[in-house]
Amino acid sequence: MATIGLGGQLDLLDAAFHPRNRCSAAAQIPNHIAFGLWSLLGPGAADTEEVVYCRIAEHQAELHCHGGAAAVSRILADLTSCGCRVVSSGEFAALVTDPVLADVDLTLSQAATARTAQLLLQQRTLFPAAVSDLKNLPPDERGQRIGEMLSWWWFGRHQTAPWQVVLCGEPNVGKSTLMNALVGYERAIVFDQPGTTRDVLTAETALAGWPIQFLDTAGLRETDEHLEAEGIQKARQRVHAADLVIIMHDATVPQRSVQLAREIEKLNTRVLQVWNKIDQCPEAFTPPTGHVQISALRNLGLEELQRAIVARLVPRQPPEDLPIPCSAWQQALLLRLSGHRDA
Ligand SMILES: Nc1nc2c(ncn2[C@@H]2O[C@H](COP(=O)(O)OP(=O)(O)OP(=O)(O)O)[C@@H](O)[C@H]2O)c(=O)[nH]1
Ligand SMILES: [Mg+2]
Repeated sequence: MATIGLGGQLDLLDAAFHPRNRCSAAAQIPNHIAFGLWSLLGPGAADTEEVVYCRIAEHQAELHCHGGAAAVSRILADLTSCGCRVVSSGEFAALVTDPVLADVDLTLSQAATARTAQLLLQQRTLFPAAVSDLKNLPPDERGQRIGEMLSWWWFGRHQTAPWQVVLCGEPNVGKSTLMNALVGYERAIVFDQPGTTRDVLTAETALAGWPIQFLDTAGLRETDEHLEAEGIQKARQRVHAADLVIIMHDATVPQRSVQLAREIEKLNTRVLQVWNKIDQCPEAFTPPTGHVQISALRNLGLEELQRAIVARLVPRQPPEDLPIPCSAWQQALLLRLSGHRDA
């Protein structure tokens, strides 16, 4: 099924919509379903499409038709020739509702997972009400309240855009094997020679219901002073911008990669250090405190690693009744309301 929102002069539809009750589209009883046929050539034409129409407000209605791309584009083309203007769902919402609700709805439609959809649904009630309340608060109190809401922006933006977790480390430590294990399919090529991954590969999944994008990078070699490797520039940029960097080490050669970890931490301090290939260690391997040990190949320690990733990315959640910004537009609105110069 596809739903086409309609706003404005609804009787324009009479040229193509032929309801069984023979009533004009503009005069249909609100919130009653009207079944009918769709064709610019009349109800007896060979090209009719079955549609369901529902008027939901004085000048607003919904048209439900078959969800295939061909049916939708045909109806949109017919609407255009009836004199309607086709707009994006975001623009439509802004035209028929208030802009705050429109943006909250648009954000909800972009929810990345069921868990984030639930949170965005709660925000659909909380955020617009908070914005109207803010306008009536004295400046000090308003500033404080906005500050609290904005402090959740990093969390809020990830309700639609996944958290980015970069996998990096020396060549051949098992980064691609780990990415494949975490996303559950063979996204990256694994090979027993160093230098297999040349570019940045991405794959998306959800951990504990949160959307996460993993980025597998080319192996970085350590030198005395600087990181130096093929694809280094790209890897560096991704490390810098990441929400979390997983620095992978090979537990069978633990003396290596310490300097590399230090270099990476200079680019981004949000790191989690992981020791791979523990299945190959002849004796029990003890990683430094706070580090995680795994075998990506044998599926050992991966649940603990997933828990550690989630704990780093989402250490806290906002109180259930707190309105928070979940889109760049909402963030900018709050900055504007607080009198911030850049907004
Ligand atoms: N024994 C063992 N081997 C592993 C483990 N994880 C990966 N390997 C092997 O290590 C080799 C390199 O794995 P990759 O995943 O390609 O390593 P990489 O870090 O992506 O390598 P580059 O892309 O070259 O930087 C492959 O032969 C893997 O099968 C593990 O947990 N245990
Ligand atoms: Mg690789």
